[in-house]
Amino acid sequence: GQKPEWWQGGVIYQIYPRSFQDSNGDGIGDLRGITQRLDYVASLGVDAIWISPFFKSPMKDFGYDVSDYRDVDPMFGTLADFDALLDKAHGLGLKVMIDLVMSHTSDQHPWFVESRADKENDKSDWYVWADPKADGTPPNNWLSIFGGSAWQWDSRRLQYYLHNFLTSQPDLNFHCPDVQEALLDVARFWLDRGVDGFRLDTINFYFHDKELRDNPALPIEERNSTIAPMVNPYNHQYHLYSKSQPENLAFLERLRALTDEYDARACLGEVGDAQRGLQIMGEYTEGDKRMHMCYAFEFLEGRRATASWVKEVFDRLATEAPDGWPCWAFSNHDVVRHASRWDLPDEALPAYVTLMMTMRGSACLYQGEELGLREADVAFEDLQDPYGIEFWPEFKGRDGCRTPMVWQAQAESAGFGAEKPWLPVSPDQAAMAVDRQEADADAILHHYRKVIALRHAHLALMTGLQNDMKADGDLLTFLRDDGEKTVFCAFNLGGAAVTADLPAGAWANAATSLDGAAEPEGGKVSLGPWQYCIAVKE
Ligand code: TEU
Ligand code: CA
Repeated sequence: GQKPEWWQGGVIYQIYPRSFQDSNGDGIGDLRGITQRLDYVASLGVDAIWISPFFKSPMKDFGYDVSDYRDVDPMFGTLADFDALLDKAHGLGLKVMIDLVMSHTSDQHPWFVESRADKENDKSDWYVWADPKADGTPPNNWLSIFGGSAWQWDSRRLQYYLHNFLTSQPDLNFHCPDVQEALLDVARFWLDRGVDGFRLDTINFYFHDKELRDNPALPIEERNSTIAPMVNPYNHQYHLYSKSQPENLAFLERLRALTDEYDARACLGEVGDAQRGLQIMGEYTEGDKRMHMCYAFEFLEGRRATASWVKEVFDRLATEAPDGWPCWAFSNHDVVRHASRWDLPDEALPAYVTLMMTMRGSACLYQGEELGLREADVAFEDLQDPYGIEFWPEFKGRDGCRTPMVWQAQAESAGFGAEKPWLPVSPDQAAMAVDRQEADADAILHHYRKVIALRHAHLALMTGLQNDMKADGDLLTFLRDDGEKTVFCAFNLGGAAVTADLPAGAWANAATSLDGAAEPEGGKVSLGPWQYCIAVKE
């Protein structure tokens, strides 16, 4: 087989910079801290890191509200610190992806400060401004994900501006050509600096319907989003006009063309659309002219990745986006850690990362999942996330997956580096710190290393086709095939023993390095609770 590009089937380790490693004791993780820990990240065997935003920001949404795209927030360090991080990462063979938040800026960004000043300035249409209805109410019924109307009244311009997220995150107007140019320049700035790619925040929110038509209500039977809480009115609306607009395709093509001027770079677009997600992933990744990959939400939901759900997702992918390139994740900085979200017993965690490492697509791992971390309990008094504060207690927000990374079980703040971190270190997590697991051959950390290595050892697992997926109760089986080698994968995603039949032929256990991998025997393999079998055809 042909050697794939680094991102094809690549494993990307997501770092949330506020919570990874604090190098100067101010309670907030920073770029120097990340650099100090890159040896550890490289030791996992991943291909790349994705660092959540570290740009200048008032931190209303912890960096997803950018006030200067071309500088590092002093809290996180300097551009020189970033260059040092990049050098060190490259020296270790790690690609570096940065998180560009182009759909909106902070309300403190000079572009917005200028835009809101009056209706005549050069940047007056850089954001989405609209007059009120005759009765003074907002221009339409669009809602903000973080609560309330998506429109905020501005008493200077006597107009409303659009914000899909916080009121302090005004939406840029992509219908304005200058906005597109300015954002492409931002991408160029970082490509020139040497980054290997972008995780692009909320790419399907770039454009809105110019006519500002009302969104329809979501039919009752489709109100089943388990990603975001149903206490949030946003999840009762079908966002037909406020996102995923057709004009987006042309802009993604411009972004891709720019990226293609550089060698071996990749774009990972985040598509948040509960109704049309997979189909949009297809449109955005097929034909190699828009995104390289799209970040998929199917396994970030409250619904567990059961055998039948995994099969349904891949079946839908086969019809809705046959040539699409998904990038899967079970956990990230926005959702409850999967061990807790799916209420998994510890014994289930190895099976899940093994599944992730054998499914077709690329994969993102979220810092701390390699330790088997569960969601931390964060008391209301300690909450930082505005989304959690808005919808407490029905929805507790995103702080429980953002508590500091645990490095040393016995050290102050578990080795994170400050007496008082911005979110409290979870004592349960401290007991599972990296140093403890390094010293314990049975710890899940070692399983992560071994299974990441297993994926890289078989091209079929990196980029091969995925065939014959079957779900039968808790048993999930499929084949990966690169034309030269066939790999059989079977998972027992439940607590009772099952038996799987292997396809005809002679099969050998390919996962001998993984503790607990089942051995095929006589055309069958018996799988205990949460056991799996990875076998190659001889
Ligand atoms: O998230 C986009 C998104 O759709 C999320 O808001 C998601 O629905 C929610 O967080 C689920 O709990 C991205 C970033 O990942 C997120 O951290 C930012 O807050 C958001 O964009 C705005 O930039
Ligand atoms: Ca710091």
